[in-house]
Amino acid sequence: MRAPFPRPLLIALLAAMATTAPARADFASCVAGLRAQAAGNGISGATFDAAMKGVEPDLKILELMNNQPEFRTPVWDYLATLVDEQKVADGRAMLAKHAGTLARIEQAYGVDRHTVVAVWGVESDFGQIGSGRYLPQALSTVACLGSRRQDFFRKELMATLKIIQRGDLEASKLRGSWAGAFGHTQFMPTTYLSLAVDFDGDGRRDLVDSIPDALASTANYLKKSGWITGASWGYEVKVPASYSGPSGRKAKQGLESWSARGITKIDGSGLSGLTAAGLLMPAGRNGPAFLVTKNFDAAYAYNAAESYALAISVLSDRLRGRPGVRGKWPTDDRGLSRAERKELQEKLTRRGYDVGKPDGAIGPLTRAAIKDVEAKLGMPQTGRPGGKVFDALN
Ligand SMILES: [Ca+2]
Repeated sequence: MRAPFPRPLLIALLAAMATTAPARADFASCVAGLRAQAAGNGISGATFDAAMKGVEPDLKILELMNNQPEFRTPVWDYLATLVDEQKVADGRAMLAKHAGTLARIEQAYGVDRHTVVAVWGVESDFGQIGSGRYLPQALSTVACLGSRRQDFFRKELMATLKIIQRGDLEASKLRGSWAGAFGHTQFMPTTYLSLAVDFDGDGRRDLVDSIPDALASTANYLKKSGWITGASWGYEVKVPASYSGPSGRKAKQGLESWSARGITKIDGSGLSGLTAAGLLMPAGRNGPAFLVTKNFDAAYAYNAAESYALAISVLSDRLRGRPGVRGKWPTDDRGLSRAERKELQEKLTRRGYDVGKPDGAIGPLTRAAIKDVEAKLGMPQTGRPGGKVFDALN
């Protein structure tokens, strides 16, 4: 669960700030204001001072906020990376390793293990959360010096301090994204306060070091988002070429209505097994289509993006041993798995480009190298890591 990225952002502010004295003075006075706000929220001065001790604004974060990629990642790239063979294999290993915990979670929350593990895999690659940023520093930086959504980040900072004060987690454990998401399932601090649960019974809600707490909290989140126990998220369907009826996740109808419009399961058989469902066509009329239920909406609630909910849904199916997406995406330039992205970086390195350490994460250096290669190959310069560039290099 990531905070919706605050963008456009900051350009004027960054230029004006140039990091130095005025910014620091503004930050110090803002922190004093935060301390007063914290006191009003029942957070003791001692808790505040300990958490904020030595905290300076992290100007790198403002840069990151400012450099959100402008292009939208195509849904096929998103799925190729998030639901690759490695993720499926790792997810199956986690299902086996944590079978007992997952069975108890199914009992307690009515959310199936495949969906819970899929969220875990997509959110943090099963706990590969790394060190991350110290949340009080990250959140005070954006709450004080960000140009938008300061109130949003102030609330997240207050929630972070409450978590510390309650003793659920030590301050030093609270590390995550610059926007505040942390732990195995990337909860925001406010979400943590309202929805995290202690499932291993040690009296603390620990989404950083307790896998039972983290996975049960995810199940609780999905349950609170309207999850229907035993129901499917939906499935892929075939839509007639002439179709011109309603579409969209929210426009739910009974299956007889979709059947009457000529829609079938992807294998051509009749629709069955779902109650109300919406017709989702994430890449338009010429791409794969899906009938999606309220359980798809519950996954959507986790991160407010259809491509995200589809990644969770398709990964959960793969973990059940079902096929992934069978329809063709409307592109001749396929998305790459993480292993292929890493291999692409190795190919670029061999050609003399500096893309940093090949790790499969596509940053500005890799994008710049891809653009350069595309120019040399006479292709449009997109900077996108796709199959065409991959295949063109050796
Ligand atoms: Ca616990």
